Amino acid sequence: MESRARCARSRSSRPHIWLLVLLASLGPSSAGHAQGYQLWLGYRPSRNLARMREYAASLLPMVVDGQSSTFDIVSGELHDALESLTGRDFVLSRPPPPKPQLVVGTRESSSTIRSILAAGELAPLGTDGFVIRQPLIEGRRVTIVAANTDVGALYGSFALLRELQMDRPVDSLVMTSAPRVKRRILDHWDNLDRTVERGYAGRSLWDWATLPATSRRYVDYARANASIGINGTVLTNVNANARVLTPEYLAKVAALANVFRPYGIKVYLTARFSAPIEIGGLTTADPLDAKVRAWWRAKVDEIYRSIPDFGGFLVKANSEGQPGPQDYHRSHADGANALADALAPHHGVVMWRAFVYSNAVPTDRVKQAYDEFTPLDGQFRSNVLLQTKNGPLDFQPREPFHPLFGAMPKTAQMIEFQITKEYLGEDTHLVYLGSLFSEVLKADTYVRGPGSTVARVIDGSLQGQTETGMAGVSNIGSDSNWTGSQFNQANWYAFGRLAWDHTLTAASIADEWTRMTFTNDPVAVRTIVHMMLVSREAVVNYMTPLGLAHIMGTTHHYGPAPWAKLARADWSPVYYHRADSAGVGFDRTAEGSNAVAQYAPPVRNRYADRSTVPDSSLLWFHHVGWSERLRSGRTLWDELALHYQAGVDTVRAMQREWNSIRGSIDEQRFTQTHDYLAIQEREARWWRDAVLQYFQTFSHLPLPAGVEPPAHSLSYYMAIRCPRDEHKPRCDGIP
Ligand code: GCW
Repeated sequence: MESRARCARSRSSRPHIWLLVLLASLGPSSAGHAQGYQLWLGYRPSRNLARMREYAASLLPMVVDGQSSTFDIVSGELHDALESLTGRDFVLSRPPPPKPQLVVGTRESSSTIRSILAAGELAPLGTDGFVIRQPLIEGRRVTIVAANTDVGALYGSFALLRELQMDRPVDSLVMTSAPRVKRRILDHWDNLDRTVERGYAGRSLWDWATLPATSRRYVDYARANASIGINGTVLTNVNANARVLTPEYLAKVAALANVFRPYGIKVYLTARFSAPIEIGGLTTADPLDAKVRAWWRAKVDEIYRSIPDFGGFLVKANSEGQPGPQDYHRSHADGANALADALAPHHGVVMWRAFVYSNAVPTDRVKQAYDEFTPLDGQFRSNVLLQTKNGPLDFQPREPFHPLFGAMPKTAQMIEFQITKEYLGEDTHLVYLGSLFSEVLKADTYVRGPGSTVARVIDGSLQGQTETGMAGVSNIGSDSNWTGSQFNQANWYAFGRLAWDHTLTAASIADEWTRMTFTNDPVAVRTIVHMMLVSREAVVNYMTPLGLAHIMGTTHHYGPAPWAKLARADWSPVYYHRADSAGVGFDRTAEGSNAVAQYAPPVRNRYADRSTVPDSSLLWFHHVGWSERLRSGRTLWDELALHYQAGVDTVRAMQREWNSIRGSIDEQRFTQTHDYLAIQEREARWWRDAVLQYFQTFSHLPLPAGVEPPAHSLSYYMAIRCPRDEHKPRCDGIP
């Protein structure tokens, strides 16, 4: 990665960049793969020499027909990638090659592109979309990558390179692509002391001590994000520190914004609601107070003076102890609008989180956000986006979709996914989240009849919102592999791809990522993709099958702790599973908390009725007797036990699959994953044994045939402790 970025920078002074093929050689340059630092951008040369020749013949020489720092990046990227993928060395030269095979640019920057594409053909693609075409020019088939903006051309170039990395033929490339949501954002939960809340990949990338001095790592971060279409980054934790809004820190933020800008990435910050008091010297942060409003206006003006394209604020208010408008008896809309009014003249936005918590313990925590926010529909300014977690609880291995989606037609709604696997085995467990993300996006809210998917709420096509966005809580840190494990990279990748186009399937994204990251060997690709696609259901099975939730350790969220009971009831696993001698599960029907009423009628009825609720959400909505028969004909107890066993068995199958591809990829990445799978298998058993033994104290039923007996007593599992907030939480004493 480093060499490429250096290359891009060294060219930045050239007015036009013409790349000419000079000589041929077949030298793979794969240094840096082994650690995983290259992510999916390693540009491994194909093993298929005919394919490499085809790429050289079809795409070289090439021209990046435009001048800007973004076009410099495009040139550097295409140059380095094509050198590796074609096996030909280029040098930069002027004048341009007379007959380029590949032309990249915009209508404005390139006369070739103007001559091929009418303005009307590009206009619908907006600022970020692109087309790839292969018209005949003077009898030659030429590949063009065209967009309305330089950044669109960058996205198009990465799309072309994706095709090549997948070893696909380039003789009939036609692509038209534009993102379905406007803001595709990573939320970093990074603190100013470089710790990362729920981060499992080392320290924060942002080195506040040395900023505004910048480093290569920032460029590489921007490049990776641009390659998957991510166009925004919230640098700081939602549990916010007002200091980031002081002049000293804003200078550091501006330095990052300068690095990210040519990659099309805007910087956003978290705004601590009490900042006017903490750093502004005011005595109140009441959003309707004139001095408070003036303070925010002045602060925002100050930010835009050094960061003219600043994206805006992300705010967590009145949740888990964070300050907010309710401290002043104002509504969330009052709070959001005060900031939105300050940002509006600069075209900035507020992303206001719907993840709220009342101070009093509620009858059902999952109902709070809906109850709090739906009455405010229509009260938010047009530059406010309500940012809602994918499910109503908290990033569990599986939750039903959040009932707020579709329930606020006059409000722009963003979805927040969690890429960092706080509740799904953190860094070590191999869990591909593409499946989770697309399951939620495809879920049908029925708010406007069938086909009212969450994705269509988010992209604005269902209810007509024009501000649209998707956020992912980042899993990125200072580790050499970026994300704590090789396979966690796939979750960053999948988030970006789905934010760009939610109609992509989890399987096709896994296939792309595998080919780009590891290999095009068909057997290895099939094997790895299969492992990825079964991995999400595996973690659901060995952690929280049949709609169970939040039965993990109460602070670290790592291992099982269904027995845990905290002073605060709604942070306690026992609050969520409600196991007793009769059965297990949270009754959210009309007889219980009636959370089910927050969904549109067809969904509500389906979930409320024991005969139609899917098994995967059964215990989320119903308290079910241990010996009651499920659809399978088995009792709940047997079904539960078999799901836990299936989770363990799937991890074992994943281990066998991984072992079968040894030799198809580099040994270093093979070994890390191999070793992590061993941890995952051990911990899947830990989950199965601990949870089943605990529930057995209520059910008093024997384990069904096919379920392995636990290795240790329940008290043994209960004694295991995991340290809180340690970089890599590990729990001693697991068998
Ligand atoms: O799930 C909880 C996490 C907190 C997090 C919070 C939130 C940033 O355990 O660490 O705080 O969600 O999303 O605000």
